[in-house]
Amino acid sequence: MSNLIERLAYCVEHGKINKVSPYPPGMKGEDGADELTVQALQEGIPPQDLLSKAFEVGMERVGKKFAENKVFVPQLLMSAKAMTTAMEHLKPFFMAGDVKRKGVFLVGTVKGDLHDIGKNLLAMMVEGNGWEVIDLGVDVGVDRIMEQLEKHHGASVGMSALLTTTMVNMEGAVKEIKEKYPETKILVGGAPLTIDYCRKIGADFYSPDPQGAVEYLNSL
Ligand code: B1M
Repeated sequence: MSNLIERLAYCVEHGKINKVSPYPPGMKGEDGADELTVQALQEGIPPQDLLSKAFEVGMERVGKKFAENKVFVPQLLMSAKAMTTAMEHLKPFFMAGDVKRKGVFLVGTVKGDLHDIGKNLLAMMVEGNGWEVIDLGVDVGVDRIMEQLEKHHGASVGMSALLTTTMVNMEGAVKEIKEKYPETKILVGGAPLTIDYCRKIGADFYSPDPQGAVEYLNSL
């Protein structure tokens, strides 16, 4: 059983999606995250274990390597694809409440900003670490965040910005969220952001990469 879980973690870490996926070359023709997840469920491995001991572990390993510049965006995307493919098989268990998530994470790119590659990476990493992610997309005004906070009390919020002209929109959003839901943890990130800016606008956490955000969320 543990061998299967470790193989699954390895597939997620290395982006081996399924049997036909050509990457990584050393695993050509071998089962990937897709087939191994089906096999694991057939063998009776609890879905919760697949999430916490295989998918989360695989995503955490690749996330750390990414933060250390040992792998790059394409590898992270392959891992995320392996994880989301495998996660499809767990959906019925999520719906039935058999698998518990760590919490809800609302994420979006700020008002006026259409860059979503970094935000998508963050969303996938957080989801792979056992969180329910509600991706609000791009050009997200504070109203849309407030609507979701209304529905998901206690959710954490992540805001991404890639433009110096749009990152300033975070300040008003943070203020409004904190006024109505002071307990909400707000994370900010994106290329022009800094820890000083995060502090200045009253956000709770800044990370230059998705792994830092994941570690912060997991620490909550
Ligand atoms: Co735009 N663009 N762009 N662009 N674009 C930049 C950002 C720019 C630096 C290019 C340049 O001039 N050298 C520049 C910004 C300058 C500035 O403000 N200082 C710029 C500009 C000016 C513009 C337009 C205004 C251009 C124009 O129309 N005149 C326009 C704006 C449109 C708008 O948003 N309203 C525009 C448009 C576009 C495209 C649509 C063509 C496209 C976006 C496609 C898409 O995202 N779907 C695009 C792209 C691709 C880029 C570059 C080339 C790449 C950005 C990217 O995806 N990087 C970029 C130049 C560059 O970076 N070389 C550029 C990869 C991505 C993985 O990194 O998003 O930083 P990043 O995410 C990282 C971290 O920051 C972190 O995790 C990720 C992985 O480490 N992270 C978080 C991100 N969010 C996080 C949140 C967290 C934690 C971590 O917690 C919440």
